Amino acid sequence: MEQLILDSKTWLLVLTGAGVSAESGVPTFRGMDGLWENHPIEDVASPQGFVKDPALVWRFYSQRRAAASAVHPNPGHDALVAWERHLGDRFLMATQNVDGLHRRAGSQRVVEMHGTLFKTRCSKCKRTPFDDTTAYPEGTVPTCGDCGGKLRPHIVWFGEYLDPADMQRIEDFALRGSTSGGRFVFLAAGTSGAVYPAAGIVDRVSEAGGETWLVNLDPPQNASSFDHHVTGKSGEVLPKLAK
Ligand code: BJW
Ligand code: ZN
Repeated sequence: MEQLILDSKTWLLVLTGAGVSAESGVPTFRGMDGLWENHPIEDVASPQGFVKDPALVWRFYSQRRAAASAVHPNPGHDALVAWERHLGDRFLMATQNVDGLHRRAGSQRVVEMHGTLFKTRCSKCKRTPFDDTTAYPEGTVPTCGDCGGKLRPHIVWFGEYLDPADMQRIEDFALRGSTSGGRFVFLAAGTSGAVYPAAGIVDRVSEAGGETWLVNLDPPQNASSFDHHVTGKSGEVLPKLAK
């Protein structure tokens, strides 16, 4: 296997997707054929879907909350913790995963680009998102104690903007890495490269002169954009990849 060298001049930006949690037992999106209980994922993960059937959306997220709470980080998550300990502030991870497994494994420099299953916010007022691990019983749509509006999962749904502060943090890191005089590396693992803006990061890094690595089970849609390819399961590849 090709080795990724992490030395004192390396800046590393990691992007993870559902494949990194697959070996923990969390189903991937494309693995579900983009369906949950026969509903297209866009119907349960979009603002339109929430307006149409909020109880269905809450059933989807309550189920996933419970499932994510019941599983554990795998050796792929652990390898990323070790890389962060080694690189310190020269490491940043952007994850599309909402399952919280990176933080539970011990990763600290993490941007949860698509939000988290374990926070809830009000769909109506500006109340700050709050920690919430409740798996609401079927049919429940929780309401806001402040304004009576419907509460919703703190997740970035299709057609919604990512938090600009999260995007800024990724861009700032990429700028510092690519102008550091050292070596700027981007590594994507376990993601199908189908959902933007995450899928576009690789091209931005290449344009900035960075080196790009891909660790995935199947070739993703944007595979040709990467300089280095390692095919395999992230839980098996990541622990052996760096030196
Ligand atoms: C393994 C493995 C193992 C398996 N080891 N690997 C530009 C072009 C075209 C469209 C757009 C565009 N810009 C924006 C859009 C629209 C849209 C979009 O991208 N659509 C595409 C479908 C084309 N994007 C958005 O709507 C985004 N918002 C936005 O851009 O706002 C601006 C805007 C406003 C108004 C109108 C239009 C634009 C928001 C996207 C939010 C995504 N949200 C979701 C669901 C919510 C989260 C949740 O409930 O969980 O996030 S979608 C879903 O896909 C989820 C995931 O985070 C995301 C990415 O999936 P991921 O992680 O890649 O998983 P999979 O399953 O796809 O792939 C797993 C991979 O792992 C596979 O390749 C396997 O081979 C591999 N694998 N086991 C290693 N053990
Ligand atoms: Zn409210």
